[in-house]
Amino acid sequence: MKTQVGIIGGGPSGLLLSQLLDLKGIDNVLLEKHSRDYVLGRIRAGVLEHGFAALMREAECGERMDTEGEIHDGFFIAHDGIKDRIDLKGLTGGNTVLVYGQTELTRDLYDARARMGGNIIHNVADVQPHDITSNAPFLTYRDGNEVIRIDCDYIIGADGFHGVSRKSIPKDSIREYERVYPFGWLGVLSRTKPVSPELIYAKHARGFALCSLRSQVLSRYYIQVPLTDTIKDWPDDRFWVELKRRLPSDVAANLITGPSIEKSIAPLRSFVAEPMRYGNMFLAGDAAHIVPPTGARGLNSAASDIYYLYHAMLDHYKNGDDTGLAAYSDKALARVWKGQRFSWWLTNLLHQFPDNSDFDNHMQQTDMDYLFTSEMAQASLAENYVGLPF
Ligand code: FAS
Ligand code: PHB
Repeated sequence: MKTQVGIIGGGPSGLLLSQLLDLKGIDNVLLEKHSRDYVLGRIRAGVLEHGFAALMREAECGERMDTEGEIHDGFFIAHDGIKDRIDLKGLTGGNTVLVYGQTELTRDLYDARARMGGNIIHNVADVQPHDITSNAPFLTYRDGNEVIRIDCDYIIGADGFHGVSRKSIPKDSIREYERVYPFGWLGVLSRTKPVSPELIYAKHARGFALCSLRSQVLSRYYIQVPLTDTIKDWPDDRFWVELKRRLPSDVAANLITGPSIEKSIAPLRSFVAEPMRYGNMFLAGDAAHIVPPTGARGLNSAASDIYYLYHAMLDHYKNGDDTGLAAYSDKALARVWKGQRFSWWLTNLLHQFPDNSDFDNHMQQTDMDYLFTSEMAQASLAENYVGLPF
C-alpha cells in the first residue's frame, strides 16, 4: 500500500488531520489499534477553544457541534465558600468557549471520514514506523498473521501518550520534560441536570472539585482523589456526599444526584517531548504533550498541532514549500509550552498539595486573592482559557 501521509492514531488529532488533508486531496491512511466503538467509549475533554471549533468547521465536521454544543461566556471559581466569575467574553473582547464532549466530536470526525470514504483501518496490531529518517519511510502493522506495509512520504504520530511513535525516536534524539502530580481526578458522568449553567472550578481544603456538563441533561463532575484510590473506593453515594462538601452551600443545596453512567480516575501529569519532529515523522497531540485537565488545554493543544501540520502539508504538496514542515516543531512547542504553563499554574492554584509547606499554602491563597482583586490577572486567565492565537 502507498500513501502520501501515514497517520498512527484514530483519536481527535489523527482524525482531524486525516479529514483536513483528504478535503484538499492529500492522500492519507490512518491506523487505529482499537475499534471505533472502543475509541468512542472514552469520556474525556469537554471544553473547546474557538480555534478548535473553527478547525472542525473547516474540516466540514462542525454542524452538530454548532447545533448541540453550548457557547459559554464565562465560568466560576469557588473558593472560601463563595463563587467568583471569570467573564471570558468581557475580558477577551468577545471570545468564548464551546462546551461539547470529546466523545461527540470524535464521533463527528469518524462519521465525516466514513462519508468521504476515508481510509481508516481499525484493530491494527503492532504498528511500527520504519526508516523514519529516510526519504522513503514506511509503516507496518499486523492483521492476524499477515504483516502489511504502507509506504508513505510522511508519518504522523497521533497515537497518544502510550503510543508507539514517540517511543520509536532514539533516546539521544528526544528530550522529555515531566511533572507527575500527587493526586488524580475521579470523574463521574450522570444523566442529571447540571448544577450550574456555567462550569464551577472549586478550591477547597478537602480537595479540588469541578462541576461541568455535556448537555442540559448530562452532567460531568470531578473531585481530586489520592493516587492510591480506585473507583471501588468511591461508590456513587460517597462521591455525591464528598462533592457537595467541596462546593459552596448554595451550590451543594441545588446539586441533583443520580446513578453514575461512567466513573474513572485519571492521573494528572505535565509532559512535553522535544522536538516534535524526527526525520519524516511528526508528533501531534498527546503523543507529544500532556497537561493536567485543570485548564481544559489537553485537546485544545492538539488542535494547534494539527493546524500547523495541516498548513505545512498543504504548502509542501501544493506549492513545494517546506518551510512549514521545517518550522513545525518549534512553532507547535511555543504554543504547547504556554498551554503547559497555564495548566500547571491553574492546577497549583486550585488543588490541595499534601506536601505543601505553610508558606506554599499562603502563596496559593495569596494567588487567589490577587486573582480576584485584579482585572488584569483575570484577563490573563481568560485569554489563556479561550485559547491563545494559533
Ligand atoms: P488520544 O490518546 O485521544 O488518541 C490516540 C489514539 O491512538 C487512540 O485512539 C489510541 O487507541 C491510538 N493508539 C495508541 N497507540 C497506538 C498504536 N500503537 N497503533 C495504533 N493506534 C494507537 N483534555 C481536556 O482538555 N479536558 C479533559 O477533561 C481531559 N480529560 C482526560 C481524561 C483522560 C483519562 C485522558 C487520558 C485524557 C484527557 N484529556 C482531557 C486529554 C485528552 O482529551 C487528549 O488531549 C486528547 O485525547 C488528545 O487527542 P489525541 O492526541 O488524538 O490522543
Ligand atoms: C470536562 O467537562 O470534562 C472538563 C471541563 C473542563 C476542564 C476539564 C474537564 O478543565
